[in-house]
Amino acid sequence: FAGVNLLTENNISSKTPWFPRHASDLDNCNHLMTKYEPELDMNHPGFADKDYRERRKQIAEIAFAYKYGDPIPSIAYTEIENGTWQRVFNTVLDLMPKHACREYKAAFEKLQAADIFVPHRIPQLEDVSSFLRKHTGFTLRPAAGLLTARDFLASLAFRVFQSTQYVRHNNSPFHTPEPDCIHELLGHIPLLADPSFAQFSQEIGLASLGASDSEIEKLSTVYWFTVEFGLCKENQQLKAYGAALLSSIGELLHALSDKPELRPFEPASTSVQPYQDQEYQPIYYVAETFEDAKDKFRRWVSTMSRPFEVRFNPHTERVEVLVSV
Ligand code: TIH
Ligand code: FE2
Repeated sequence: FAGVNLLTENNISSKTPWFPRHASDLDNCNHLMTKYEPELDMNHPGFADKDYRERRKQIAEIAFAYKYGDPIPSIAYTEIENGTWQRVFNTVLDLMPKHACREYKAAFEKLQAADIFVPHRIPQLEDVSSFLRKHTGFTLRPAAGLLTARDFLASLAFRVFQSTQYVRHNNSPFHTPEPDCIHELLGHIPLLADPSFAQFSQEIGLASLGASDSEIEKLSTVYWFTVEFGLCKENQQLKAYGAALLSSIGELLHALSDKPELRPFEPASTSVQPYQDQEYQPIYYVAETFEDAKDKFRRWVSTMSRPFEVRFNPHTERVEVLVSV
């Protein structure tokens, strides 16, 4: 088209931070934030449990060894791990009808019908990845822990979701300070199977490619208050769509009580709201609908400073860079 050029590797400004161009480049997007690992965080429920830390490490090794195109290795989860899953799974089943948004519930039922979500065993990431691929084209990659925002968001641009595979400590089933596979599975997976939400997730990812550090910070704050902790409205009622709410019964009930402050989702202000990640949130943002959140997000992203546009080509799994001339 007139006025638009495809940029080659060489003519992106040298000030632009490196970003992945092809899904296989995500092999380099696995940098970890270690602050909530059980070794370092004294408040982590696994801090004093040597066997737990060993097990977590052993499962994390799979993620370090993983390369693009590999099937995700299965894990033989222990009886204790499956038991932790079962406890959380059953409470989600109880609370979901009243508190989860309709898109979450619809996808959850499909996961049950496919025999992926069952009470007695933790789903394998490879099975979940095939399920998602059929519904929205999202796939999973194993992650060793909490990734840097830049690496995590970049993978979303390729419709790849980086997912941990180890399980939270069995002493603390209803809240954990770091993501674990129960959070990924019960929190994120159902909505990643919803087309409108999948699109929103990918757009956050696309906006992050080559963004400055301060823009990454804003995008990850938007991600935090939407994908992780978002509330939305359904027939005048408040529902949860945020993954960290749906995987943590403790925080879900807190979010829907009269304790926290609720504000309308507005990217310009939401993106600069400071947050902490150790306790329940004092503030939540409410979206009208996914479509409305996406419209607002798009308008806000168009005000960002990046001198080029990107689009994802699903046939080649490549991100194309476009620049106005
Ligand atoms: N607190 C969530 C849970 O207990 O499921 C896990 C996390 C999500 C995001 C940060 S930590
Ligand atoms: Fe998460």
